[in-house]
Amino acid sequence: MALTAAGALAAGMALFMTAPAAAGTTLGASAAEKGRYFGTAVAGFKLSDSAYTTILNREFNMVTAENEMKMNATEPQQGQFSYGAADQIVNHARSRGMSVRGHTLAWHSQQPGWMESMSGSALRSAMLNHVTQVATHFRGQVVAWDVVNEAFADGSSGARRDSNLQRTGNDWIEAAFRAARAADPGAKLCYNDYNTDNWTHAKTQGVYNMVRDFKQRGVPIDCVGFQAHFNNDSPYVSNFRTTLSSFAALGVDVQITELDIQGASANTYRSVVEDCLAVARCNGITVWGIRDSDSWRASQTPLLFNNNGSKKPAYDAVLAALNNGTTPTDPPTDPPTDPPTDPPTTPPPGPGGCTATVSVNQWTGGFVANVRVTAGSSALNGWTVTIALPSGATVTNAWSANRSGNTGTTNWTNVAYNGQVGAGQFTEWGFQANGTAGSLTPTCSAR
Ligand code: 9MR
Repeated sequence: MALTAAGALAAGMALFMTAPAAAGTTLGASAAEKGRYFGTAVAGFKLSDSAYTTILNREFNMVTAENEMKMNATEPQQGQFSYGAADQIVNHARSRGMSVRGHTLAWHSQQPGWMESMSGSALRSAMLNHVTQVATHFRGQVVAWDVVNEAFADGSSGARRDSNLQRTGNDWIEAAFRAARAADPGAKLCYNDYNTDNWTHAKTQGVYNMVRDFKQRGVPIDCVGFQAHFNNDSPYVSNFRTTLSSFAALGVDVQITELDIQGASANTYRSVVEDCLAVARCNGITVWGIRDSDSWRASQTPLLFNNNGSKKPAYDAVLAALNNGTTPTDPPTDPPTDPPTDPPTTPPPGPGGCTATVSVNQWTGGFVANVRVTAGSSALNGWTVTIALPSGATVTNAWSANRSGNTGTTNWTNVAYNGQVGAGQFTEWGFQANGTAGSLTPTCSAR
């Protein structure tokens, strides 16, 4: 009885107490309060620099080895593995309660010399052996792996990048993911790339289509890393949030993996953090170095700490954004059924209308339709697409749209996270059906 009464009293007091929630005072603690991590790239040779480790140990709860887990570092001679430098970083991190992202198992760059000169099935075997050996060595010690890094081309093609690995066959990426899963079933397996932040860019769409295909075919992919190296040639764009939420809607976690921003604008850093907090499956942010002098682009002063280790305005902006951020309401289910939170403001519908186009992948007895909704001259704040299905066609499954009707005239509306489409921009959704598609002619109207 006494215990019950005390409990009731405590509960009652909690109702009336107005003490603010404790705001975190470090990046890692504040991110953790939002169910996220905040990480940094670490260069192993700097672990003897106490100014460096003081900040590292105080601020961060996730670590990525900047170079020490790459192929040239871990397998300098074929079949001879070298883990000393990587183990040092892993041990430093894990002994202090930090987690580790593995970077990276397969990449066209920073290959050891012996691998650079290989091709064909010998290279494919060597790559898969590397993935297996390295993922096995670190099994249980890394929470996520960048299994494949930077496999898509820049520019307007949206295609794979040419490389010796790509020339072993287009399935090299899924083969790497399968080998990684077999070697370390507990690690989240990520695809990681740069210049994939802008939702309208062909490269972003190319990666998106690959991830969607992997999810549909059961290739073991759990997450997508967005490097987010922002600079004057490749600036931050506000549709980054759309990119994150669109990938998340495929049923993968998304992570910001190598963040740096030329000039370290506090506003831009704040926006990136807010974008991640707005997407339930964005579960962490990693900056690519601690002090500006640690950056691979030191002259751009892109990081959160000055060369002398003092906090920059961007640091304060990030910390404040982490502390003020709201916890998203959509549950991180797989695949997600609820959308990420709406942006805070809701613009009125514009007069520009929309268009819808469809591409169909038909096989005997069924098809997948991918539908693209493109906003006209003004932004959309909701859309409806109508598609008349031929007789015998029945919808069995759909993604990123709500539907009414499975046969005949079907109506499709946006879900919460893809109703807002910027002028001239597009969003994509789709469905699977039995039967024959014939020529589908979708119509689109703005709401
Ligand atoms: O920061 C890394 C730098 O020290 C290396 O010299 C460089 C070699 O390619 O790689 C840098 O890290 C890259 C990361 O592994 C992948 N995304 C781009 C990063 C910056 O180049």
